[in-house]
Amino acid sequence: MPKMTAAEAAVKVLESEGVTVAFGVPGAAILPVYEALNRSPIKHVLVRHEEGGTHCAEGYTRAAKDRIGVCIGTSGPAGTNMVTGLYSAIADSVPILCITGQAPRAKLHKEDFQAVDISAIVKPVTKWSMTVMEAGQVPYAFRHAFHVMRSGRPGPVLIDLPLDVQKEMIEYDPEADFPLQVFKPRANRRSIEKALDLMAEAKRPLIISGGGVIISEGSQLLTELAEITQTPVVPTLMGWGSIPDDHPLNAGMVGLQTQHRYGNANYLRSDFVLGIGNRWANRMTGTVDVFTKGRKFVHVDIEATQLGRVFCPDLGIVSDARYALEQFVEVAKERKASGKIPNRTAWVDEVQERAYTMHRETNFDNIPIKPQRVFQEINAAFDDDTQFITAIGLYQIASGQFQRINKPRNYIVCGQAGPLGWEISACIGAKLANPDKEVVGVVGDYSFQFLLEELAVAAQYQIPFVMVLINNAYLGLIRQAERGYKMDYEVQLSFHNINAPEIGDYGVDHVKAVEALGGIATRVFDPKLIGGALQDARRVAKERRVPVVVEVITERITNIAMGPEIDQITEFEEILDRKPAKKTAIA
Ligand SMILES: Cc1ncc(C[n+]2csc(CCOP(=O)(O)OP(=O)(O)O)c2C)c(N)n1
Repeated sequence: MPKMTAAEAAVKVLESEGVTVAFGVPGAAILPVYEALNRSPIKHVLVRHEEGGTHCAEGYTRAAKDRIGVCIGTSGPAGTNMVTGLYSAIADSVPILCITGQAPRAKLHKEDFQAVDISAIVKPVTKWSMTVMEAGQVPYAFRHAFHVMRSGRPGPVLIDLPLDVQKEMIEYDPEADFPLQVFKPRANRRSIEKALDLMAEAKRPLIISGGGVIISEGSQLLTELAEITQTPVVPTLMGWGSIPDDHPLNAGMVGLQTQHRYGNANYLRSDFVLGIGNRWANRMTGTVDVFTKGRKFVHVDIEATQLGRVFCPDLGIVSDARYALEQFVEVAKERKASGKIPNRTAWVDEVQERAYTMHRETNFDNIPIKPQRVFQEINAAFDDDTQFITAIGLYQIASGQFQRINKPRNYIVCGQAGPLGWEISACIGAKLANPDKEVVGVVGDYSFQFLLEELAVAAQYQIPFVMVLINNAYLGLIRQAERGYKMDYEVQLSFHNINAPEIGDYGVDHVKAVEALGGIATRVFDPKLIGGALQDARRVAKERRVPVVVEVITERITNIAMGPEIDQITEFEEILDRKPAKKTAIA
């Protein structure tokens, strides 16, 4: 049998599992893994902060479909810096593999330098974590890691390798070791038939399509099911793109924050909901009673313990979303052939009319710029194949209300954890996963400042993307009027440094900061110039292969529509009520 170090065996497993890139920061306790990587085709990207490395890995996995992002760090603070990324990954069902070095086994209990029990620390934010104490276990622990990450509800794993374990010679034959079988449950046909029976009994049914539909590559089948049964679809924030926004059966997004006026209005009229691969996020449901009253629910989820977690559905089905959709489509086709699909014309017309008429104004000419206008310009500047990245803040909520997304995986949003600073790294990961795709980040000024140093990574490795930086110097989400707090006590970002003539002090000079890190940036004050600046940015990013930032100076205070319940959304800003079109069509 071939002999190699445990670190080399680990890298061989990474290769055979399809890993092409690892994001990392070296340190003394992980150097044997780095030495092994040196002899591997796996590319290493030296990030500037391990949290950035984890978000790169998230962006990579989410854009890549079946390849998994990897983040490497040394012992001690490297692992603790990864905790936020692991939390974000588990919350959004994203498999990433974190590998940490560790003090030698014999020193673990002696308060050794940078020795911390990282596999215990990350237990609540990983599907599985292990400090591998026997060198011979290392390749098999890595195999298990990929099996765990890919099976059931996907999620992250951490493997911690003591320094002496990494260096030990072991017997391992990479030619005779293969990826383990992945387990994904498949629904029973009888449950699918019952679900369709319930749908047929309803008068105004909806499908809610969650992130699981995108993860499982079920989007096309979802659209097919909607078309066969003539059932309108509400995508969740994580499921956005699973049915095109332009599709006539897209009923709009529902929720307290990232929602459409027509989405909530359509939902409130429904009497039946088939949720697939979604988790009833509280930013969607608000109070469960309000959300559930007067309607029946079927919930399909890959993870059995998700059923009944938020509320008890009338029917629960444990299944991978795509497997379930395959069966839904099969049974629905049979029923259609025998004339058993109810006529839904009146309901679909009603949904479409709302989708055409109930909007919010975006076409503002104000200076300082209103953020709604920025999204109107983003929609005009980029096509359906663009992959958008965004995280948290008022800009995420505005993005959810005003952007148009027409393809799965083209809206990569940090849905549950929402750590500020996510975007630059997620852009890097997504671009490396799909170098031919155009990647565009949408970010607020505070989030941009959180992990700003990661821009140097994109500059160094020539990873081009465009970043739209919406600068209100205000912590918009925190100070949103709806919250009802007075937040002027030491909670603001502006100081005398750069001065925008119409607005006054803005504080950080993002243009200089971006240039210092090797990117290119421009600043826009006038809404008429946003479109041109975005086109220039696209061209420059492509030609120069660097990150290009378009900083848009917006008004400080914008109150984006939101509310405590889906039937109590406050429209702080101007709404747009269109006259019904003769023949209804989706805008
Ligand atoms: C790591 C982390 N700390 C704190 C928060 C809480 N938080 C959410 S949004 C926000 C303000 C964001 O400001 P900015 O990025 O400028 O976007 P805006 O809300 O103004 O659009 C804060 C502090 C968070 N989400 N993540």
